[in-house]
Amino acid sequence: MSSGNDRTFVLKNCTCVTATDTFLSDLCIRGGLITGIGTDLTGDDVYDVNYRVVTPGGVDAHCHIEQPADDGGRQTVDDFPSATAAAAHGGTTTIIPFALQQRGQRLLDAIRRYTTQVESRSYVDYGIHSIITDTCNGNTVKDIPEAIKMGYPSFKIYMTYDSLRMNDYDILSLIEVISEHGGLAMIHAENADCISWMTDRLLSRGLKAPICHALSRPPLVEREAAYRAIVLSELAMAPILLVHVSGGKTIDVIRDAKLSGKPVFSETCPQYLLLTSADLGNETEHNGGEKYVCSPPPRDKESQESLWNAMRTGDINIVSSDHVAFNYEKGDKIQDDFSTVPNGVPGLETRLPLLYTYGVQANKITLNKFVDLTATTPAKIYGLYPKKGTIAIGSDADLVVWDERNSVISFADLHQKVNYTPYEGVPLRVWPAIVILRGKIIISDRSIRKTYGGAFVQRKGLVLPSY
Ligand code: DUC
Ligand code: ZN
Ligand code: ZN
Repeated sequence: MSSGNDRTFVLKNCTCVTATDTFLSDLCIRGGLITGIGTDLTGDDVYDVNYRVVTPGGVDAHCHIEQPADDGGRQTVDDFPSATAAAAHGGTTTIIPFALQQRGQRLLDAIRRYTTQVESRSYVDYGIHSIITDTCNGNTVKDIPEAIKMGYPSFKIYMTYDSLRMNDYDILSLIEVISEHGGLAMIHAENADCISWMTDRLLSRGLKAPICHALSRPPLVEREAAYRAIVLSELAMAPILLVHVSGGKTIDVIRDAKLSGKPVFSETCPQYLLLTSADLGNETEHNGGEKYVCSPPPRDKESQESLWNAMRTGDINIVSSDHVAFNYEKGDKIQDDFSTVPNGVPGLETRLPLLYTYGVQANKITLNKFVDLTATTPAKIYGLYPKKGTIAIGSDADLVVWDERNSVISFADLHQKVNYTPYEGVPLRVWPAIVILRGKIIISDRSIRKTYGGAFVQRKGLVLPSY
């Protein structure tokens, strides 16, 4: 069932959950928008969800799709069709992947090329961030205002990886221009030289196992870079968002910045809430530890708890997947030594069910907070709100109807192209039963409507949270 443009579609008896409210209601949808919220609504097509929980469609603001990744120059294996099918099945109706600027390439060329590459190949709506890797002799700061005007207002900057990193001088110049034109810089904060030094030490002792990836990037490597990024943000008077914060004392640094009124925002991901460095194995064994190699690496139980707490207090603002798909096979994830394992884990499809099960149902966060972290605040921060990220009259009818039922995550049931999940065998207690994109049911009974109905969303009007 779906709402054609002129037909009204009523979703009856919903337990609607937004970032701030929970209420019983019917939802009327017309022309892809929510046009009515109330009781006893009628329409051309009616679907009774029997008081199940209905949330706004998820907004995953950090995923890498069809992207050459890390220093190895490998390409991620999920393409737009597979990654967006996975997103849809997991309840995410809007994603924001990255257009990577290759060194020597004009930023606007990278953005235009990626936009063309992904067009008409998406099951869900999408915006596009870019990754800045080159100042291009002053051309990048000229391209940034134009990119923002074109609806691409967010830019990731790396402090690590030789092929991606920018130095502090360049970061200052970039974030100043981004801020002046109303955009937002996303910072990957890890100290590159510390990582190289630690990596060389480990390798010189013959230590090669996947756990050494975590040993080469201890928490202080993230903490130092996060603190430095905050200093750069203060100096340039520019807001920043620290991506994929892994926990520990980095959160203290973020909290201090927020308490002193600095425009510093932050993101974490399910891998930092649910995995630990123990998943990477020990110093002498591989044992599949490569499956969990991401940067920063998963930490320990204490870090997990401090992240859950930071989500409750607002020190962590959003939860994204940081989906990166490399196959678990020789030459891809499986390498002779940890330093050449491509970084990143897949997670587009499992982000929301995991956070719902291990956050909401484990009483670590409320259902409203879940919506806030996974849909509303990402939509606000990245210029999609109120079109996306909420249940309100005039908003896109992007909705998820949730089923409470027990299942176990298995790679075989997922829709991504990559050949493993780091959450194999993990129990879940919820799964999206129905997913609606702009009024059309795109997922029901675990099957997808086979049309690339996703559209590019030009973003503007970033709403940064109070800090
Ligand atoms: N940074 C990311 O954002 N994703 C995967 C790997 C990395 O280092
Ligand atoms: Zn990163
Ligand atoms: Zn990433």
